[in-house]
This record gives sequence, C-alpha cells and structure tokens, in this order.
Amino acid sequence: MKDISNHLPTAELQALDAAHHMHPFTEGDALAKKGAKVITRAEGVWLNDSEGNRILDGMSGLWCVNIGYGRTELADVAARQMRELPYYNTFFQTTHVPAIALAAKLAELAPGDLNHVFFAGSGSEANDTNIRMVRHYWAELGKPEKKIIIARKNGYHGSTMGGASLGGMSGMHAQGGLPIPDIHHIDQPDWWSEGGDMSPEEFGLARARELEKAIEKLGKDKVAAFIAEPIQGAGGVIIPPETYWPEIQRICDANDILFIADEVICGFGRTGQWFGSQTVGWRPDIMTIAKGLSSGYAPIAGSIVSDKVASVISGSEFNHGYTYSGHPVSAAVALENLRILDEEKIVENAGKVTAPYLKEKWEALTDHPMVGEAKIVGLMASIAMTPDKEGRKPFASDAGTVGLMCRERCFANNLVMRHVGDRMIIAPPLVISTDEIDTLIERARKSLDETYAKVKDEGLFKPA
Ligand code: PXG
Repeated sequence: MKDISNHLPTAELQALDAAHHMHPFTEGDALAKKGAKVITRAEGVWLNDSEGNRILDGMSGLWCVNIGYGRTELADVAARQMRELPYYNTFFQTTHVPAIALAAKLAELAPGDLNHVFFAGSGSEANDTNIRMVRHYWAELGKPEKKIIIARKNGYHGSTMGGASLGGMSGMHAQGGLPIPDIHHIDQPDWWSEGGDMSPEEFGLARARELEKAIEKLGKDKVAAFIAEPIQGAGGVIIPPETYWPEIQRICDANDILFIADEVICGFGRTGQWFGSQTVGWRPDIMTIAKGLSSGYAPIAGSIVSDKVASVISGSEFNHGYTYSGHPVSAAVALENLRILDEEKIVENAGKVTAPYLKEKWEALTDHPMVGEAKIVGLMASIAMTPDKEGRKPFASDAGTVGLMCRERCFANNLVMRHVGDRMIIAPPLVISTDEIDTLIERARKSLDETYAKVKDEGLFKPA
C-alpha cells in the first residue's frame, strides 16, 4: 500500500481520489476530470490546501465547525478518552461517564423540559430515531394510526431513507424510491421566490396555515408530528417572515401533534442563541442535534427529548439504537466543545457582537446590481441573485447556473461561499473576528462583481 501520509503531489492525490473515493452529492466523472481541492490543514477560520492557498472558510466546513479549527483541547480530550475507554456500548444496561456527562450538560443547555438525550452518530440517524420515536409514542398511547409526519418542501433532514424522506428535496426523492410512506410535505416559507404579490407578513401566515390545512385534510388523528428547521439551511438559508414562526407553534399546540425542531444547523450558537428554537420562539417536543454539538471534531448527534415524550417512551423497550450511540470519544469531544463555547462566551459573543457587525455589512450587499434580498439571522446568511430586483425574478438560465459561476469566483478569491441554486450562502465559524468579516465581505463583493461581469458578458443577465 502506498504511504500517503506524507503528502504526494496534488495531481497524484487527485488521481487516487478519483480512482477510489466516491464523494457525497457529486458527479464523479466531472470531478475526476477537474480534480478535487485537497484540504490539508486549518486554523481558526482559515483552511490551507495542498497548493498553498489560504482560504477563508465562510461555511464552517459543512455548517459545523462553530468553535473554529485548531482547538487542541479537543484533540487532547479525544486522546485521553481513547486511552482510558475508547469504546463501550450503552445497549445492555451499561453506561459510561462521557455519555452521562454530555446528556446532563445538554439537558442543562436545552430550553424547557427537554431533559433526555438519545444519541446517534449523525443528524440523519437522529432524524430516523425521531421518526420511530414519535410513531412509537402514539402507538404506546393507544393511537397507532397517528403516524403521518408533516415536513416541508426544500427542507433538509439528512440522507438516510428516513432523513431524506423527511427532507423535501425533489432531487433526492427521485433516487432510491423515496419518500417512505406516511410523510407529507407542505410548501416552504420562501417569500423571495414564492411570495408573489403578497406582503411578507401575509405570506408568512399563509405558509404557516398550510400546516393547519394539511392536518385538517389528513386528519388530526392520523398526524404524529411536524418537523422543521427553525431556519432552512441547506435549502438556501431561507429566513421566513416574522409572522411564520408563532403561527406554526400555535398550530402545533392546537392539534395535539408533536413538534420536532431540527437544530442540526441552527443549534449551538448558529442563530446567536444556543438553539434556533429560542431565536424563533418555538417550544419543540424533540430537537435534532448534530454538527455544532462537537463542532465537527468528532461525529456525534442525537435527539433531545421532552419529559412528556420520554416518560411514554421509557415505559417499554424502544427497539432502536446505533453501535455508536453516545460514543465515548465523540461524547468527550462534544463535552469539551460545549465547555469552551460556554466558558469563553463564544455563543453569547456571536449573538451580541459578531452577528450585528456581520448583519450591517451583509445587508449592505443589496446595493450590488445583482443582489435582490440579503437575509441574515445570527451567523447564517444568504443573498438572492437576480436580474430583476423589483420583480424578484429568477434568471432565464437554469437555476444554479449563475450560482455555480459565483461559487467558482469565490473559490478563486480564496473564499468558501456556497451556492444553492442562485442563492449564495454563508455560515462562518462563530469565532470569526470583525477583521475577518471585513475580509469575507471584501472577497464576496469582488466575487459578485466578477460574476456580474461574466454573466453580462455571456448574455445571461436576463429574467425568466
Ligand atoms: N438536518 C439538518 C437540518 C441538516 O442540515 C442533517 C439533518 C443531516 O445530518 P448528517 O449529519 O446526517 O449529514 C443536516 C445535514 C448542504 C448540506 O449542502 C447540509 C447538510 C449535510 C450535507 C450537505 O448544505 N446538513
């Protein structure tokens, strides 16, 4: 076997990658031709690649490195835990200190009566847990027919059969025979693209009331739960009008259904508070957590469950669990991550200092000729690119054509800013400094200028 621990030249690494490594959400042949960017190290908000570039990571990896890269405390804790107890399960009436301590810490951090944690290895797995848990909950209460879960189009809840079924991504449903039965999708609260002539406030209410209509149509005795991200992340950082959030809570309360807040992206400071539910005023029965829980340093996820739900689930055996549920190394890393986020007041500072600074600069991007709306909550933000600001029109080209061009320019300017269709999104580490925000905005603006020039050049600055 070749030793690749001392880096080979980039082209050789890329060739090996193309030959043997299948990438998620990627057209393999196209990537093989181009060669993947090889990331070698990272520190703070900065990534290094194998060609010596220093790249500002405006996406915290994949929305997860909330604490920033290079915190050696997390590495030390992992090494210590591996030496002491690298693995043990929690299935057969055993437990261990990292899982106990992490569950207790999460119960302390989570709002209301969310006091119980079922661990998983990924956000997708945690949402699979949620599907089985809410259906089992109603069955235990003598209502086995209450099993439909309502979710939203363009929501993202993972890639497993369950997670992708809850998600409302049509491209995902088109592959592999999804969704599984008894999942129902309602429209998303994306005013920019779908609001038509309604005011944002009217539209927010109308979209929330789709939940009420769906419950009426499907029958309240058939609906187990509603699941939603407080703010859709992968869908393009869609921030609903303010009227949306309270109406959703009211409808869940009024209809005797469980409310699952998928906090995989919004949790652990992303929205400026510990949980997105606190920012949007939701009182969920279950929260899905992952990503920022360990700042991505080790894979770990879970469901934080209310007293109400846990008291029913704990009455009999719940036939569910993963080998790595509460993995001791991941749990120890997560605990250290939470300790640092808490003690160094990283979440508090992100909400009170960093987010307002970024908000001012981000919203000013609407003066750019190609930027329609610029939306932001905490440290997650998006802009809608458009050839017609007034009419809120999309480009005539296929959705994502301009977005991809812009992402390429960002990469060339050493900034990771993602595109979802023709929206550009950022979610930088919570530890980003104000100077680094200035650099991010400068590079984003330069990339937008270059994209605009190219779009006009190629005759693409045309509304649909
Ligand atoms: N829920 C939400 C809200 C997510 O954002 C998951 C569940 C699934 O978590 P795992 O750990 O199974 O990946 C996610 C994951 C993107 C992108 O393109 C977003 C995610 C994953 C992959 C890509 O923005 N979010």
